[in-house]
Amino acid sequence: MKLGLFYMVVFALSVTACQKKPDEEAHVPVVAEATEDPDWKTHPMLGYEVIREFPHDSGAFTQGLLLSQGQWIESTGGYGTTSIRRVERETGKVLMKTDLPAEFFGEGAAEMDGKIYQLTWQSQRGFIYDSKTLQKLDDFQYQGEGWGLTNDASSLIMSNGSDRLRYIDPKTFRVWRELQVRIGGKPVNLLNELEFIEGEIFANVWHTDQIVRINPKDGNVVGVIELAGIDAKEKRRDPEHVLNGIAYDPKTGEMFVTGKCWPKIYQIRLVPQK
Ligand SMILES: [Ca+2]
Repeated sequence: MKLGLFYMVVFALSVTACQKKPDEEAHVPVVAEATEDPDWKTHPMLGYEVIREFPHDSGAFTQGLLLSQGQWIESTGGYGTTSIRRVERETGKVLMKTDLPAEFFGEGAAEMDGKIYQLTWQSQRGFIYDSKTLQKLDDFQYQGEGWGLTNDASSLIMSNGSDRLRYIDPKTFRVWRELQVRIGGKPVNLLNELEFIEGEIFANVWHTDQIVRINPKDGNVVGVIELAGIDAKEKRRDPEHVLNGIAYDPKTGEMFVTGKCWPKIYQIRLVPQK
C-alpha cells in the first residue's frame, strides 16, 4: 500500500496544472507573504515525530479542528452531542461552547473573517457563529452530505466523503468549483477533515491513519503523511474513533493532529519517510 502510494505520488507530481477559469480568477486565494517553503514540501512520503502532547476531551467526537487566537476551535459530532467549542490549548479546558439541537450531527468547521462556519452531516445545513463569542449568527444550505471544512481565505472548501472538494463562496454560498482529488490518476475517496496548509489542502482519509496533501490547482495528491501508531499508547476502544483532526498555525508552522474521542492532541513534525 505504502509503496503503491509512493509511485502514484511520483506520477501525480509529473502532471501539469490546468488552466484558470473565470470563476477561479474571481476567487483568488489570499497567499501569505512569501517565506521559505518548509522542508516537508519536497518529500512525497512523510512520517512524523511527536513534539508535544496536549490534553483533549475524550468525549469529544472530533469532526473539525483548527487554531484561532491560540486556542482550539473544535466541532464535535453525534446526535445530541454536537457542539462548537473554543478550548484552551494547554489544558483542554472548554472556555465556551454552543450546542446544536439533537437533530443535527456536527461536522467540519472553518474560520473566516471573524466567523466560524460549521457543517452538519446529512441535514444539508450549516451554521455560522461569531468567532469570539460562538453566538449563532446565521445558517446556510448546501446539497448532499457535509464532512470536512477549511478555507483558503477566499473560499470555504468542503469535503463530503467522496473524492470531490467543493469551493463555496462564503457570501453567496454558491458552489463555484468542484475539485476532483486524484492520486496517480485514480480517485481518492472518503476525504474527511481538512486544513489549508502552506498552499496545500491536507485531508484525513476516513478510517485510515493517512493524510493526503492535495494541490488545490489540479486536485493531484502531491504527498502522503503516514500517522499509523500515533495513538498506540491510548488504545482505541471504538473502531469509529479514527484520526480526524488537523490544525495548523501559519505564524509558527506548528502542526497538530487528533482523532475522534482521542484523549490527546499531538503536535507533530513531518519527517521524510523512505
Ligand atoms: Ca482542520
